Amino acid sequence: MKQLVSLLHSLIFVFTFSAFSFGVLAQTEVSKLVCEYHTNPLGIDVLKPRLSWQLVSDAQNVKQSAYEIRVAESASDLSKKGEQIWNSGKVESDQSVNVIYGGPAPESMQRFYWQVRIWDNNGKASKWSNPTYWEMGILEPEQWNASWITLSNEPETEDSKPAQYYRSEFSTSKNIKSARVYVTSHGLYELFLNGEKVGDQLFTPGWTSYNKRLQYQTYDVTNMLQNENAVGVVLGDGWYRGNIGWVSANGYYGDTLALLFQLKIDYTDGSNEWIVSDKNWKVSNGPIRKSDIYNGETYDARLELDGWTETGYTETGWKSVKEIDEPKDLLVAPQGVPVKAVEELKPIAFITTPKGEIVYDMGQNMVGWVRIKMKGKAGQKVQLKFAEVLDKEGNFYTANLRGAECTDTYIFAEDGEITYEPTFTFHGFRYLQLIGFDEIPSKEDITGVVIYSDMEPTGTFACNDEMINQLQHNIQWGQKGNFLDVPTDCPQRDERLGWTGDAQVFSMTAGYNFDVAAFYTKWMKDVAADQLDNGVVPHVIPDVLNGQGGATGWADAVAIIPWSVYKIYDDTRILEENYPAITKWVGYMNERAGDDFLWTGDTHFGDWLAYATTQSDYPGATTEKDLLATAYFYYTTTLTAKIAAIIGKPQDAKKYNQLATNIKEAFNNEFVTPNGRLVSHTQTAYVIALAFGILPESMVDEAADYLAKDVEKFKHLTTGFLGTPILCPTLSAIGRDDLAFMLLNRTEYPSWLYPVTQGATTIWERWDGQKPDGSFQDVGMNSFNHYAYGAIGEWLYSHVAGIQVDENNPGYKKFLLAPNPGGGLSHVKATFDSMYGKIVSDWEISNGEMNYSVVVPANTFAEIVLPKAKVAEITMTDDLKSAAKQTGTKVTVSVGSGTYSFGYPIAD
Ligand code: RAM
Repeated sequence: MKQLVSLLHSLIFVFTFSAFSFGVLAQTEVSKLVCEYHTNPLGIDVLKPRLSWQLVSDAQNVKQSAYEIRVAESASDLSKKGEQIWNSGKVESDQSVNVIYGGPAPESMQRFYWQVRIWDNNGKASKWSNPTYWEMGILEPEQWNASWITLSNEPETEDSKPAQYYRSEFSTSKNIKSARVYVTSHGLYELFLNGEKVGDQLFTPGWTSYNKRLQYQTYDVTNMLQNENAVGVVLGDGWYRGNIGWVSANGYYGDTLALLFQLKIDYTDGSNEWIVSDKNWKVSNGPIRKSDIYNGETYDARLELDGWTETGYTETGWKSVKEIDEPKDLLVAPQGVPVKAVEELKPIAFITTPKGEIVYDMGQNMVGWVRIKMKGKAGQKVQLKFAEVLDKEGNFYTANLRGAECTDTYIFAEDGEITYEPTFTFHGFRYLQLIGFDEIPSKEDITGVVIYSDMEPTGTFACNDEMINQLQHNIQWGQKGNFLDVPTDCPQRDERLGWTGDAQVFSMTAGYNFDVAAFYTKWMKDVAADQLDNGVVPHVIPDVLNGQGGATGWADAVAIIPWSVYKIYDDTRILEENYPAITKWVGYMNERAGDDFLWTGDTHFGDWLAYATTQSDYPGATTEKDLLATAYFYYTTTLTAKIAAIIGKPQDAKKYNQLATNIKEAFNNEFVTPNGRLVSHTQTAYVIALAFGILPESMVDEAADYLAKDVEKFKHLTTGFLGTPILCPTLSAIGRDDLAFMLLNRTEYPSWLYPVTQGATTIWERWDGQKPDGSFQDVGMNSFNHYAYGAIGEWLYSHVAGIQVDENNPGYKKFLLAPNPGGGLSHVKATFDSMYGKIVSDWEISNGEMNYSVVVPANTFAEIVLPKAKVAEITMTDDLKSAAKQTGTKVTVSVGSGTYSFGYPIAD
């Protein structure tokens, strides 16, 4: 008996011990607190900011059952009940993403510390998280005490004018508690305090629709101040005054650079002081003689202003500034992602071209500039030129840059060695050419500075096929190169504009690769700001083409991008905020379509850059624009109905659903034969009709058949900007993974891998940007860094790897893990850092055995769909097995958070 008792005891011990080690009772931690998608943001103007956090636990099935948020003016006040600004109390809720701050309205410049604790599904409370904060910016235009200042009597006539250097000195006498700079400009600024650059942001104040919204930045300069201080700001042309677009290419927003600067110093004795830009500041020109985004920078070191950002500088030749009356009521705090120098590259080769050009190969088509250590003599002028590709003879090729000079020029002040990098320009390039050098720098002397909006990387996709891995690399580098404060089409030629069509087709892929929530939130504000009164959304945002817009598949970005952000981040606010713009756009389409609900006759880009040939019997895959326009009219209307329902407008939802039904009927009468054939018998027409769900149920099979037959006939894609992103997803959806993988694996033109065979390191604008014989596509439009066709990335993550968002449970609260082996791949691993934490999907097939491992973050659920499986043959825990469902050849298992593995013999 005694023995039995002791056995029981030890069993109980083993049970509790293992329960512990499996984490059932382990404590869940709370981490990764963000406010408005940023960690400790400074200077925001969102009055009801949203707070998100992650639960960290290795245990399975961890959920949040309640949370408590507390907010105070200092970290130490957080735990003092009486000192708290807001305490949510214990809220029974599993929400851990985008919880709205519910405390009193914030004041300008007020700082809020916050922390959170949660209760898990066992009712166990976590510890309080570490405190983090957000700080408000300037909320009222009247709180701009500073004056806009500019160079008086500007004597500038040329296109690219010299940069302007502004300075002022001030002293402080008391102990400083904290100090903040609030600053913006017309043109780009770089700010210095006491000889040091303030912050690490580039291309500030960023690019917005300047005449409607101008961002200012906030910097914490508490530790940069001394008793005697000097502030210096240099202004360059940038998007404001430089060349941009082609309508009025130079000075689209204005021809006068200007600065608005204010510094608030809080002293420990409770007093404060403002240092502001005013008529007492001084201004001069200096070494930057020209700075232009397209054309490059000219730097004359003989004109350097030694020590101009430090105290004690003698302002010889400096002029007084002029105060000007420029608006302050359009100033906004940034919501996006600052541009920074994020990576550095070294050249992989030094080349002397057949023409004798001195060229360096950076090994990667990148965006930014080079920092170069170089030797020269006083007065010597050297030039740096940039190109994406070499021509077929191996010479430096710049014809595809069109009018963009992309040249940095440096003039030496004295004999010797210096290090130079430009300030207010960027180039899209893989090759660097040096001109006018006596002594050739070594590869070591050259560094490629890679700049982009410093988004957090969130996704990885890797497989056993190196060409597909290179494709994934190219997609990610296409994104890095074109996410420079706004999503641009290309980063190199005289364009670099926020083309809406490119942005919308790529938005889901973008959201796998990087955290784009804040980036798109900011850009969508510009979309709404630049929308015309009649609802037309301009082709490019910020609009520098005088309002040209309203093209199908382009303007629809107004609805599609908020919808993507909603799905990825469970962000209903972006839907609410953009709803007026979305409905205005639908209203415009409705008006253009008229009573018959067919949108015909207007000018569109259509399935831009679709497959074209010179064969007399087949000119190419042209999809009728009226068909595309009516289909997009339908699709955006269906999204609008969904959005209306989500944001609590059921009447609107009904109205847009009815409209969608009318368009659907009209579409089918006009563009579809009774046998399911579309009037444009192209891959794009079929994928659009199928993916948008515009065909009646009875015709889906026929249309799917036509699509499959077309792909079988050509054995390649024929799609352009609108069809390509949904081609593989649609083939998969109609059960033709074989064809989707055939297209993916194809290496001849036209295909995703053809550029890879040509050594591409980014996505090309054209399927045949460079032909097998080394010749090029039309110079008028041949970018080698254009992310649009990279939209295949979404299918790689969601279908091949199987990490799939569920629009009914947005933000990956509940998602699918549904891998689809195919195309001869044997191993695929993808990861995605969702708002809840890291998701992993990792499958491998070897010797007919499928092994699948997944990670499901805490506070989420996944439905795992195992392909070509039989419940009985799967190795998994008994409880999962008993709940597993067999549907055809698929087995579905629903799980909560944790790490799981499955193994089974996979049928062929
Ligand atoms: C070109 C670019 C851009 C595209 C427009 C329609 O300027 O290819 O990507 O969106 O045309």
